[in-house]
Amino acid sequence: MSYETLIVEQTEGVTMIRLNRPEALNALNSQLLGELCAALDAAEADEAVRCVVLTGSDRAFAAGADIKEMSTKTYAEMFKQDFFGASARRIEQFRKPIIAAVAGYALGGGCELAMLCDFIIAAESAKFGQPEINLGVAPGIGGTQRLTRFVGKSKAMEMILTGRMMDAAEAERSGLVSRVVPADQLIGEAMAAAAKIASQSPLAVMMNKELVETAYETTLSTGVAVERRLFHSLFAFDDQKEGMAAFVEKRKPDFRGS
Ligand code: CO8
Repeated sequence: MSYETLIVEQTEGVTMIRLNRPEALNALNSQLLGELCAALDAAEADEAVRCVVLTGSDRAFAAGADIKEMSTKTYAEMFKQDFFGASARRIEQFRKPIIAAVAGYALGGGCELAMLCDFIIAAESAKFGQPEINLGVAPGIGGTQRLTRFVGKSKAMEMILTGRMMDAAEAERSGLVSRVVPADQLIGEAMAAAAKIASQSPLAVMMNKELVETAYETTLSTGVAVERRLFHSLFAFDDQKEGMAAFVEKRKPDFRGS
């Protein structure tokens, strides 16, 4: 499949999706989000794909929703089109791991898109922000909710009300990103993490992803109970037998996803 606003590369077990609207700092318009959903559908359907890396350019992961596309829309249009709601839900419901590899600006919808991924690896050049307040609006695909969960009320409130950007070091200190790497190592580090995930049991990976997500949706006691059930259920798969046998036999496991 060919895309106009994405570059999609396939390596063993990993799909790398690069947002590619350099003329607009990868601003998220309907075409780009439609293509991103199609690329995720393809990655979801392909059993050989075990992990996705989502990235942008050195200058911008994405500088937000496309302001030029949005600027003249009416409330009725936004509501009828469920503006970017379906795309956000598609990314939320993607069952395989997605790593955001962020260099440069991740602003507005760009910051929200990174937060929709399972974790964020940032280049030293990364800048995160929710500057929608400067445009007289608010974040629209989860920014007020997810940023607050990541960095706490005080910092989220300050960033969202003032539009201040956070650099990579502050993002790491605040728990927004898993780690910061030199810009020239960003893709290598993200692909290495993706390759490591791709070498695990895909069934265990999907269940572990669901379990961490459950921590955001439920109480501690319910989350722990769900975890115990899924932990027990993993013993139904050949991959559990293979993983534990390989440990005992001091060899590398060969996970088949069965
Ligand atoms: N939308 C459309 N075009 C953009 C955007 C954008 N968000 N950001 C940058 N561009 C364009 C510029 O218009 C410019 O194009 P042109 O050369 O044709 O004028 C080009 O990209 C380069 O940008 P700049 O010249 O401005 O580059 P600078 O290095 O001077 O500045 C900044 C970089 C600071 C990133 C600046 O471009 C900026 O402030 N951009 C807007 C950031 C912003 O406000 N983002 C929030 C948008 S609102 C939003 O995301 C709401 C989300 C709700 C739902 C989301 C669903 C996905």
